[in-house]
Amino acid sequence: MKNRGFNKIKSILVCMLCMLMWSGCNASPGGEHINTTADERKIVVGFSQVGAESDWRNANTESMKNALSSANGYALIYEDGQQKQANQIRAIRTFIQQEVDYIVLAPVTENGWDTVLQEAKDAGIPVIIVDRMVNVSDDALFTCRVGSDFELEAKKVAEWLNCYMELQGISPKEVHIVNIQGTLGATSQIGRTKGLEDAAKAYDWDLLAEVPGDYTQAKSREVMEGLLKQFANINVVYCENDNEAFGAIEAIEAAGKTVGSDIKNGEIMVVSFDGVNEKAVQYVTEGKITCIAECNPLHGPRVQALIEALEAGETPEKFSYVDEQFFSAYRDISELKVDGTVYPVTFPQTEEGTECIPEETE
Ligand code: GYE
Repeated sequence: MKNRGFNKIKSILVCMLCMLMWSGCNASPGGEHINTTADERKIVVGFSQVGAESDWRNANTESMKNALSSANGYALIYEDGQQKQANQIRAIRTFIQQEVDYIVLAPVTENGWDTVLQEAKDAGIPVIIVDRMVNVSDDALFTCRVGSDFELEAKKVAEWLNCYMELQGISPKEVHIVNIQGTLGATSQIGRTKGLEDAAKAYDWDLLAEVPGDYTQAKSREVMEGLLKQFANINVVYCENDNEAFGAIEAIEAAGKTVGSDIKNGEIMVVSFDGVNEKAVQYVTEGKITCIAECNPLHGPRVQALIEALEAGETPEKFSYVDEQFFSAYRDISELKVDGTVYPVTFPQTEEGTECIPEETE
């Protein structure tokens, strides 16, 4: 934190200088008053974002920009890492040179952050991790993290699949799954893959293949085309985000097959994560995507609250997690029990627009 105080003093001096410079001419040529005091001190935040790979990411970027806006007292320096850690590391080094007040990092993958985060720490700049995690030798290298519990999301999907197969009388050996993974090494991929693999082992499902789809529609379509040629018996496609689900659905339909939950009659079930995109939720209503574990991207106000707490000299929780829903149009499963906690299943809105609250079952 050592440079922080210095930065503040510097900002105050700059403010005073500005005020002196403007003191004799505080009206613009049009006679409009120029406000030189209140606006001067903004909290400068450098935000290194992963990229723009998905609808989730775009919603996240928008949320961050809205919360850390000039109107809210922030000067936001936004850097798009274009999916490359090297770009993100370069951005963080630039933020350090710019002597920003806070660095917010949405890391593309978990490993390899120790050195640059140590540099930020040495410069006294607090680092807030948002969304995916960093895997560092010492947690003191970042101030706090806000994001989702990705493995919990996966456990919900796995539990839903388990309930469904039981209700339909489909034996575990008949469950032939392919996993289109997210960006390899990203926390969301690691958690979602682990949740599926553990369940496949526990329930004895046939997990045919796991292939990265980079969280994009185009890559997923390509991957799914290959998988359909390789395996004739796929009946569940586990997509680690909705954009991948769109790509997989395109490939399935282009191959002349039908997506849906009636796998006994040859449909291919698609399950997914996020629930951000309207089309994805619409697909749940139509049964094209059978279920979605929600992943909430609206971290902007959460990061803003963390910064405000730090500004007030408070110590926020090191890790904060977001509550998330689970969507499916299949009415016979209204809740899911995961690790002793019961989570309701949210049914999408009916055509009349009335929300269908799942009935409590014991
Ligand atoms: O699910 C996916 C995005 O890390 C939670 O990244 C995020 C994931 C999200 O590209 O759509």
